[in-house]
This record gives sequence, structure tokens and C-alpha cells, in this order.
Amino acid sequence: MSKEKNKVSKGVLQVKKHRKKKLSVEDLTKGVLSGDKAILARAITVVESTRDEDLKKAYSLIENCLSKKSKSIRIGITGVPGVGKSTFIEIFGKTLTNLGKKVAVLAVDPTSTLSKGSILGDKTRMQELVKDPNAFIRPSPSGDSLGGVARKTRESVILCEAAGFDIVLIETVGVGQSETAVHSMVDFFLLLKLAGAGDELQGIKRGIMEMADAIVINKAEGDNLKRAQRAKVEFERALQLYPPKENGWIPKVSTCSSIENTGIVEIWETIKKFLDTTTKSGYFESNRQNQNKYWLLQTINELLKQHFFQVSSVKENLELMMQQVAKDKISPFRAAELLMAGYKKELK
Ligand SMILES: Nc1nc2c(ncn2[C@@H]2O[C@H](COP(=O)(O)OP(=O)(O)OP(=O)(O)O)[C@@H](O)[C@H]2O)c(=O)[nH]1
Ligand SMILES: [Mg+2]
Repeated sequence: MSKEKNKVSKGVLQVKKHRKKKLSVEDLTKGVLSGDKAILARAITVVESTRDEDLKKAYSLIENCLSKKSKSIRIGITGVPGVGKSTFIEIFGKTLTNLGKKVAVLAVDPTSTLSKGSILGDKTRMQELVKDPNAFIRPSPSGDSLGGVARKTRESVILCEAAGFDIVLIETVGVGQSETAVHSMVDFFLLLKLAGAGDELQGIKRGIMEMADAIVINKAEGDNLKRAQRAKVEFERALQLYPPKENGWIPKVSTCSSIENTGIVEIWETIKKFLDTTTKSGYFESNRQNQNKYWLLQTINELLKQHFFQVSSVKENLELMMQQVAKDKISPFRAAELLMAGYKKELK
């Protein structure tokens, strides 16, 4: 027993101690509000849990934390796999902590259930940031729907802010609708790109260009520098074709090298300018309010959907309807209506 005790470091012992005892909502709230990173991690685990008792705990915890006013900035970072998001976050995060900021890093990766957490799963790309006392890193929650994963991350943002983190970075991979989900939970949305051969704009989803507040071409160093600069000009030109953004902000295009640490401070300068402009115009605040409303509606959609598929008449008839629809025996719309009618009847 004592031999075993000697083996484990103090940090591990503390984690073990926490694990033994379930923390009450009060303990969790107190720990989060005091900025205790170990308790923050446990609070996020409660928020991510799907167990009924945790769900109730999570509601109270979030409510307790919501009242703590924070002047945080939420920044979304997206880009295709391999563009360098994690490497960028490491250097950008370090730049921010060196400026005295407290930085939390979260992720939305709807594919993580399948791939066992690719995004931030390996903290090897963030070795420095992981060790930084002023940084907190959390991999993507898993879940069976993007809505579920995104909700958990959004609630984790609230917890991180209550714990005193003034900058929250959210990494998401350019898959499916995950950028839209992250875009609707951040103040500033950054798109990382690579300079490719040929047409820079090929293969870029139109919606993403519209969402981006900044486009940064990464790996702009050595032989790649010239190409990156050319890509920058192309993006700038392309952006001129888009209608002005609702917030009046003109998206900024720049280049950086996350490995050589060039162009990184400049990105922070851009974000500060964005904050200044949108705070003065009132957009910053109204955008956050609209995001809250969006998430309310989004959550209603999720809950209704969950409920629908749980009631017995739907469970019993869905498979049959699927077969009928597949064989063209009934139209999908009619089948949906019938299932809906059964659902409504059961509610009565
Ligand atoms: N030369 C160069 N390589 C870079 C730079 N940034 C990242 N890389 C490399 O690009 C590869 C991918 O980097 P990651 O940071 O893992 O990319 P990611 O976008 O987070 O990838 P996923 O999490 O898989 O979506 C790694 O081998 C990095 O070392 C850069 O600025 N210059
Ligand atoms: Mg990554």
C-alpha cells in the first residue's frame, strides 16, 4: 500500500482522491469559480455525461456559472485535416499566455466517436501549451450527433469562462456541418488554409468563406512562402466578390508559419481590431444574444427529435415504414406523416 503510494506523484494522487468521491454541485461550482483546473475538468465531464443524475447536476452547475460575468473572447479555428490547426493553436496559445492571458482550448469533432478522438486527441502537437499553467486543453466530447457534441462544447465554454479563462479557442475540422456549429458559438471565426497548386479557391466550401472573419494561410515559410503570398492575393480578390458582412467587418487575409512563429502576433492584432470595431458598433453583444436564441431553437429541435424516436409507436413502426419506402410502396412524406400521427396519438 505504502509502496504503491510512493510510486504515484502528488498530482496523480490528487486526481485519485477526486475520483473517489463524487463532487456535489456546490463543490464543483466553488472549484470552477476559483479557477481550479482539475475541478474544471471534472465539471466538464459532468456536462458531457448523458446520465440522468449528471444532467440535473449540469443544469445547476451551468446556471451557477452563467451569472459570473466574463469578458472572454471565443475564437473558432477551422481548416481541413493536416492544415496545422493544432500546431497553430499551440503557438497562438503560447503567444497569448505570454501576454498574460488565460487560454482554454476545446474542440468540436463529430467524428471523434468513430475515430476515438482525432482532434486534440494527441496532445503531442501542444506539448508546450499542455504544460502551461495558464492554459487548459480539453479534447472533443463524443456523441452520436453533431448537435449533442456541439451543445456539450458550448456548455464547456461557459464553465471555462467562469473559471477565469479569458480566451477560448475552439478547434473544429472541416467536416459536414461542424463549422456552422462552431461558428454559431464563437465571436471570431478563423479559417486556416494551405497554399495549393493552381486555383486556391477550388474545393473551398462557399459557406465557409462567408463565415470567416480571417483567412490565414499556414505553412508560409521556405519554398512555400511565395505560393502562400500568391494565395493571399487570390483570397483577397475573391473576398471582394462577397457582399459586405452584417457586422461591417472586412475579413482579413494573412499568412503565417506555425512552426517558425511568423505572422502569429499579427493575427492577435487583427482579432483585437475586430473586437474593438464590433464592441463599439454593438454587434459583439447582439451576436452573442442571437447565438443564445439560435441554441435554444437548436436544442428544441434536438430534444423533439430524441423524443420522437423514443416513443413506442415510432419505435414499432419505423422499421416497417423504412421497408415500405424502400420498395416504393408508400411515399416517404406519407410515411413520415403516419409516424407523426402515431406519435401525436401516443402523446395524448
Ligand atoms: N512546415 C510547416 N508544417 C506545419 C506547420 N503547421 C503545422 N505543420 C505540420 O502539419 C502537420 C499537421 O499539423 P496538425 O497541427 O496536426 O494539423 P491539424 O489541422 O490539427 O490536423 P487534424 O487535427 O488532423 O485535423 C504536422 O506534421 C505539423 O508539424 C507550419 O506552419 N509549417
Ligand atoms: Mg488537430
